[in-house]
Amino acid sequence: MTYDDDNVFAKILRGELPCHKVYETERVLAFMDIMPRGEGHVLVIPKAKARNILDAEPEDLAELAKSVQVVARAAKEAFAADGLTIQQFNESAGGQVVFHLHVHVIPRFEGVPLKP
Ligand code: DGP
Repeated sequence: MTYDDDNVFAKILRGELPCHKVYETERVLAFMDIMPRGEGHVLVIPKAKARNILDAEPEDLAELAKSVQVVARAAKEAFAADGLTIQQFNESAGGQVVFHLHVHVIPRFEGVPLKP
């Protein structure tokens, strides 16, 4: 499948849409999810054009994984969470809605379910 330059995360990366940025490297951007499934829900994305994990370059995946760990540690600390849910969806059948590779980092609290 091809990369759609009009997806919302591409627009965020180009500065055409605002975001609440929480972390950034040369290759990666992390920002708050606009429809959080829990308190402190962050999205971590590569800056490179990758539709999902299937067509990402290894260097971007490596940086993404490292950044997910940095963001996960920070979110757990900042929100005093008991745990974390980390999710990543690929294609519509896999639950993907925005077609730019992203990883969900969601702080979790004992007894508190994720919002649908
Ligand atoms: P999914 O593709 O199913 O992994 O989910 C996409 C996520 O992106 C969903 O949790 C909502 C979030 N989202 C959609 N549009 C925007 C936006 O414009 N800004 C931000 N910050 N998040 C968005």
